[in-house]
Amino acid sequence: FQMETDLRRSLQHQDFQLYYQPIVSLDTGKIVGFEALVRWKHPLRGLISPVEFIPVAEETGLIVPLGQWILYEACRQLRYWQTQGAIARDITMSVNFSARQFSQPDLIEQIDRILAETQLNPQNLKLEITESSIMENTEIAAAMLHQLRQRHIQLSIDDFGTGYSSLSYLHAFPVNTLKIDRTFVQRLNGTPETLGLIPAILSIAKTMGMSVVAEGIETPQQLEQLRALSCDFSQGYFFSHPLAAQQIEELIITAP
Ligand code: G
Ligand code: G
Ligand code: MN
Ligand code: NA
Repeated sequence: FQMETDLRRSLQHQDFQLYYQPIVSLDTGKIVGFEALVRWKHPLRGLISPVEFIPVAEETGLIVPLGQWILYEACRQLRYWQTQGAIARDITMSVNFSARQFSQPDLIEQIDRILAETQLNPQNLKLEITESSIMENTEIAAAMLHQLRQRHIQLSIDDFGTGYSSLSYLHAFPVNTLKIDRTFVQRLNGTPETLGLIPAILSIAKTMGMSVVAEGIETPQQLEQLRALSCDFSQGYFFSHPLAAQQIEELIITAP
């Protein structure tokens, strides 16, 4: 199984599919956004998880064309739901970005083109970047993030708390949202001892005017503990697994 060869072929045939996981307000229980998560529809092997092929796509540079397809498809889908009147106008689409994508010199032009083609308002697009990809080159990252913010594209730091300390740099990055990594949330069992770094992360975010998404919420206890700390948003199997677009449409219709 030649993953690189198969990936190239699948890119030509667009053998990929986006799943969408709702992000929910802890305050109102309403959906505030979706995170797009790519799957590979391998012609022989069925659905392959991004954990398996994103690293290969990054090493081979295939993440650049794949990332463009993902961004286009995520923007197109959100815009489609908007034009169908299926979702509120302020609902966002979050798209994961690899470090490798940030080193493309024409990244901004590509994003502008995709927004123009899909007619999505930049405010509805949210890019997720990891701490480590920002820390690879802090100056280039800061400049890039500022250009994206000038366009009113929103920015999240993904897996926050797992990278090496970027606290001293955080002020240099114009980020809207911190996403607490699910390893922190999964330790929560209802007792204060299990909170760990979560209150500190919430307090950093508040000081810096950022909102917080808690990832990987699976139980009502975890939900309650985070709500008690005034965490803004939640994402996890407790509310919904990542779903295909059609299943999202059913979810929106049955639970408006
Ligand atoms: O659904 P889950 O198995 O969906 O995703 C596993 C990992 O793959 C996560 O770390 C996620 O950030 C990453 N991932 C999922 N979709 C994308 C994508 O579109 N682009 C990039 N760069 N990473 C993704
Ligand atoms: O790294 P990133 O945060 O982009 O990855 C999101 C990953 O987390 C995806 O693989 C997604 O399927 C997974 N995920 C989402 N919600 C939950 C959850 O409640 N529990 C677990 N274990 N994984 C989750
Ligand atoms: Mn993510
Ligand atoms: Na994450």
